[in-house]
Amino acid sequence: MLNTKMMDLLHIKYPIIQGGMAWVATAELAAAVSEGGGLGIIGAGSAPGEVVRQQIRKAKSLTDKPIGVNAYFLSPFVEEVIQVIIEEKVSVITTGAGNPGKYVPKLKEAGIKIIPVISSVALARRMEKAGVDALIAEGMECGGHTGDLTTMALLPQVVDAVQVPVIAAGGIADGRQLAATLCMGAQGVQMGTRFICAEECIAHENYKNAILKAKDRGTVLTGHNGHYVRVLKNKLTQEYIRLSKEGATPEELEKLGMGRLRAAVIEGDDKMGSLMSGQVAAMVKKIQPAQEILEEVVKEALDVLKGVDVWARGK
Ligand code: TUI
Repeated sequence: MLNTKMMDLLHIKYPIIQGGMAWVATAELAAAVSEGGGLGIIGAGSAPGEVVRQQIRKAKSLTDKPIGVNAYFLSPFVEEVIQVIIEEKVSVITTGAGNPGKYVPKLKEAGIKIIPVISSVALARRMEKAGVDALIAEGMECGGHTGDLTTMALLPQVVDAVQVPVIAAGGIADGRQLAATLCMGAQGVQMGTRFICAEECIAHENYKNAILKAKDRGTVLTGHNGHYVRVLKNKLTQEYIRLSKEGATPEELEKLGMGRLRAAVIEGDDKMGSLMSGQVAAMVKKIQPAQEILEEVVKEALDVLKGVDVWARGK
């Protein structure tokens, strides 16, 4: 049996939460992950509050288990999304790309657990001071917006710096990786890329197939000025790199990226769409139900942890 404080905090059976991926993490995926024993998360992305409200209601119609919502702090609708999260009495909020500090009292009063994603020790300390319940330490192996430290380097430093439970993210797709993060002091993991290939995930089959076909070096970081985004290599990234080399301005590059995530996830544009994915894409071998993913990862972690001395000596 795996048992961690974070599982008690979130009332979940397995120490696995699902990444709050914009467009990808809809009510269907979130409900399937929660129903399967993890914590499913609806990714609000840049959607207006009312769209998020409908998603929350839909998820609740599909499961009685706790669900979460990820609020993306660069969204123009973040304020109303947080209001909706409070009104709809969601169990957990995870946050990305910003500091939820000023909303902590309101969220706490509503009984909502607050778990920000962070990518440095300084951010971890700042969020802990603001009174959050746990932290997600996200290494640069992750898909989408990334920091610059790897999970292997970041996670133990965050664990040492704070008292609240730490959840590992970035570079996790199987039980060996879950076990490794537990060994480094994590209370559980967040997985994104592997859940894109869940049966219940609404992402277009071209997106899922691009992940299934990916090789170890299949992703690339695009971006500038320390703002990086990890995506699968395709025609869009070739174009992006070509324009960067030719000295395109940040505005020109930003324009190239507009609407590309939606094009990839909803329309299945695998050439000019933004196929956000972590470095573990090549480890995702098949489309399977979310519950099966959760059970497989946990069983594998338990097997590895039982035989950890054998593994350490090299079989
Ligand atoms: O949020 C992410 N990754 C994401 S969000 C996203 S959505 C999107 N992207 C492009 C186009 C359309 C939609 C894709 N990937 N990761 C969580 C994360 N947050 N990692 C690091 C941070 C972070 C950064 C700065 C957290 C806090 C922070 O604080 C700065 C401050 O205000 O103090």
